[in-house]
Amino acid sequence: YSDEVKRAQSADSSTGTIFDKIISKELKADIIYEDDLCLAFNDIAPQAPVHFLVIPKRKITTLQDSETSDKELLGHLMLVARSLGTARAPQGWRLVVNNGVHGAQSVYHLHLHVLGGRQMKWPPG
Ligand code: DGP
Repeated sequence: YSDEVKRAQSADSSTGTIFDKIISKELKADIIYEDDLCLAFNDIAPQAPVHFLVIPKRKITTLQDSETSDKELLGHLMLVARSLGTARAPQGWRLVVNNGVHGAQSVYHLHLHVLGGRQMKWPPG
């Protein structure tokens, strides 16, 4: 397995995450967008020329744990991903949500990956 998958397999989903510190500005990140509900920042280990994350400020651990009442927030995250993705990668981009161990999720605070700036391949590994 890759390092990322190993990290995902050993991640602790019960505690706070590094993203809490990014939201509180305790930890510096390359923030590209912020509003009341969400934050977008460049991924520290980019897998494409454009690779940023969109996260809710209110913590949802995994997409699997989201609720019907999160509908508006989840829609908002997608619309922010759409606007930023289209501006930064006008030829197209990919939206990814890794969920749980088999989804190779390593940070247990919901995040949308937006990847672009090159031809993406399919299927993912
Ligand atoms: P996932 O495997 O879907 O849980 O992705 C977590 C992503 O978060 C991964 O692509 C690397 C990124 N990441 C982890 N820690 C940090 C950090 O401290 N700063 C930033 N900018 N990104 C981080």
